[in-house]
Amino acid sequence: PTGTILGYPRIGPRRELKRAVEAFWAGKTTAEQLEATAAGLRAATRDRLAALGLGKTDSSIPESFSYYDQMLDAAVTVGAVPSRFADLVDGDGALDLADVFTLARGEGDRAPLEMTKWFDSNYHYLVPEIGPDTAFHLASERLVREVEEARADGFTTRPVIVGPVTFLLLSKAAESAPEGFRPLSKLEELLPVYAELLQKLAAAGAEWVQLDEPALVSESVPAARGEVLAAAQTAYEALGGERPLGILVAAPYGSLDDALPVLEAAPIDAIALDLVKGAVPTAPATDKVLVGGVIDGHNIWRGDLAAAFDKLEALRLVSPNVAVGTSTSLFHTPHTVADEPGLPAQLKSWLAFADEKVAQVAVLARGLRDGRAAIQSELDAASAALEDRRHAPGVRDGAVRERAAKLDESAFHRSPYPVREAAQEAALHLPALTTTTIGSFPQTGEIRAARARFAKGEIDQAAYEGFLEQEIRDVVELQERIGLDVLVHGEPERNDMVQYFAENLDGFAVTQNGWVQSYGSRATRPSILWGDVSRPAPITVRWSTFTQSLTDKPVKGMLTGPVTILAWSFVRDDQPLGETANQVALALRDEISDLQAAGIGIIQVDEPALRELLPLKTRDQAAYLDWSVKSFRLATSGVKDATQIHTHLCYSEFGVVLDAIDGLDADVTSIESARSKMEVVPELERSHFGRGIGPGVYDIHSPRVPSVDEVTELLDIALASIPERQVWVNPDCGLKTRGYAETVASLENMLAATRAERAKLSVSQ
Ligand code: THG
Ligand code: ZN
Repeated sequence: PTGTILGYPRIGPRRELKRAVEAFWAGKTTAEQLEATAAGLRAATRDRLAALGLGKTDSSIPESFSYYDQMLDAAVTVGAVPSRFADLVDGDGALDLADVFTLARGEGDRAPLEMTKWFDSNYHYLVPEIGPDTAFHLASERLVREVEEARADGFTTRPVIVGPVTFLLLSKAAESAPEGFRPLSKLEELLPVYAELLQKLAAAGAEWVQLDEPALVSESVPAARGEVLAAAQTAYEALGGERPLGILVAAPYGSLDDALPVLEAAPIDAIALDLVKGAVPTAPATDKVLVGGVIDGHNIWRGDLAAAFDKLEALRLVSPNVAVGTSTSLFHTPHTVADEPGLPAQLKSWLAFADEKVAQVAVLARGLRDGRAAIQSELDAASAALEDRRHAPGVRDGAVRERAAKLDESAFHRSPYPVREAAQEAALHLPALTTTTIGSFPQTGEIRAARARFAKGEIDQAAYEGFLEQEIRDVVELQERIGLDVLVHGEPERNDMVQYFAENLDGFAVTQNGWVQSYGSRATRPSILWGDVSRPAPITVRWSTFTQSLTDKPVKGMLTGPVTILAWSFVRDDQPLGETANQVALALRDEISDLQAAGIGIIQVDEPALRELLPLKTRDQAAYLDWSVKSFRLATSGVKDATQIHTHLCYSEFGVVLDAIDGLDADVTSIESARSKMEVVPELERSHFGRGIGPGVYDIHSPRVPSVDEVTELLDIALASIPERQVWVNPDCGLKTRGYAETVASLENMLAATRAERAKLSVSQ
């Protein structure tokens, strides 16, 4: 093949898979019906990819479907089922479809596989659990059946599976494993299963297989680089030895660096390189097929096609066998720009979603075959679109740029914390162990229905806002009844926290059908940040002041921080991220200043994605942490000493970013910590974290109501290491995904535990 993609969205143009899977979970359809829908989606995908110019029978079309997640698929394929699910495995060692979903979603008190971020994307995968006694065997032939299904339809496709090294490096040790056990130690036991799978794929008619090895580009894996390289060498010497079909090893999300010579030396046939994140290699010379990943699988820009072709020509200096590909699977992009009638035509002409990127690959493949002249008009059209984008109104806004250029150091600094602390104490008079919530309250069906009616024009603005005000009154009354100290409005007006700000800032566009899988059946519609960012009018002030008018308790204003807005959007690729972040920060700075002027004395700026955007390569991390921290400080440093700035961060593993969290200089930081039993607390103590901290005292990710004793236990852990005047009491994260019954019961227990702790503290003083 001369042109290919590493993978394609699996959810369907209108999220057909989500609906089919959720209907099956709800018991409304049978496994056979779900399988038929999935087969239909796969068939439609193959037809579409062929129509867009990928070869029908030359293995250009990847077989990259998944019902839920590719890591789960790999685990199920090699029989790595955690022991708590062992009873689901049938006589021949396999799981049926319903049981595969049970691993993903849990059942009763059997916890699901843990979920974590997939490289530097917004996708979340399920973490397989491997122990010394995990007995690998070929337990699922779903991929083989898909190859047969394609063959029956006249296609020879290329099955895709996570490679053995990445599979083990991203797995975690089973709970029962001895201290220090590492899944990678099982590599030699795993390889025969992959070898057997390759045999069966070949027997089914596959001529190529794609093994995804993104762990080879990452330095954020739990192994020394030397071990990673040795594992790659072991794996591909073994699998390549008597290979029954062509092996393509794909390395998306970064450059292979010193892993490239290792793969080059291995008996495999092709290597897919990410030439968007990594540079074109100049060595070693090879006659292996090099798939130049020059089309960005991770963003939605049409981009510079001529520059992409230049890279392919440079790659030809290394190998005579060059093909064109995407840098990553396209499952990070929505299906098609053609399904976005609401986007301005000019913006659309700058965009390429999955289908448009496939068409770009096809053009470049033709260029590789027939020479540059044959595709000159397509290259010129892409260049013209790029030129149009460069000069279009809104892409560069003189006022925004002038303001950013004039910033000096003082815009990034507040008074020293002790000065602020004293001013805030005098202004706010908060009790010891101040209680609050992270910001959102349950998004009920009623709220979603009202929003949908408003969007369809069935109710007018006044009626919708009246509904939201009533919702806020209820939430305030509830918080007062429970006895919380710092109140929130509950965010009923927001669907997605990033989309809400994107809709209200200039420089962003939002899509209608631009869904991208986040995990399992869940998806988001990332906004498109295409131009210079500014705030045409105040956004949240109206809701915060309304809320404050209902209560004498302080109401916390709620904003999303610049890093998270960037992380969860598709961002422009024509300037450094730090510059874009500062534009968003300035818009937020104005919002914060307006909130303060309207009498809001506490303002939270959430950065749940701070850890998420951390680069995979150690060498890139310092620069990232520098601009990300600065943008937060730019947003939050324009306030009086007495105004208390909060932030909230999700997900554990704070270690790497602890200095950055300190650098944010927020007065109060709330973090997720309940699931890890306050693991972060000793780290905070060691780093002498000196400001307010709210380590979440219960886990909101499950509907379980924590007992007063459980909350007390976590509070005791916090109070044992952190001075009491610094400790805040709050749940782990926003309450948006929870129901009211468990929310009320949990918060009541949180308050009961807090009152008891306060009584103990005042006795001991
Ligand atoms: N917002 C945005 N991006 C995110 C998150 C977010 N990325 C990371 C993390 N949070 C992902 N978590 C989720 C959690 C729930 C859902 C999606 C991502 C979800 N989505 C609905 C669904 O698929 O049915 C659709 C929601 C909608 O209507 O917009 O439940 O919080 N931007
Ligand atoms: Zn959170």
